[in-house]
Amino acid sequence: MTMQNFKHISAAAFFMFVSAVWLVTPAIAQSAAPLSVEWTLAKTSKPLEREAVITVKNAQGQPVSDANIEVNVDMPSMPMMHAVPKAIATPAGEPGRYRTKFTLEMAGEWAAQIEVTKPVRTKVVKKFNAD
Ligand SMILES: [Cu+2]
Repeated sequence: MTMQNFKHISAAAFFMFVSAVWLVTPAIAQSAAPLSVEWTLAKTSKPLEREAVITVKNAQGQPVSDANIEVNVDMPSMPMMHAVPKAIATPAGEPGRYRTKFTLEMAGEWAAQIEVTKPVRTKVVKKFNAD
């Protein structure tokens, strides 16, 4: 191999490496994009019990089926006063849809911290009023 050939090959290899980085980087950025997390809250037959239906979508708007979701509720106006057990959401039949229940300790303004730990760590806070 001549020196001239070696330079050409090195330049080609370097160019391919740079191209690969350019191609791969946006894919990584995309998979780490935050999820969209929405919920609807409904009363059950038990007083202060609520059922949450949580919908998780990726940045492309597609349902996320393999999410792990925890819901923690608290009263922002009463720090340290309540200790509602953490609620784990489980798949609710449709792709990207999850369900869980929790029981509040009193009526008033509550805030739910919905934490998705898989596939992309995402945390959203939803305020709601309980009567
Ligand atoms: Cu309270």
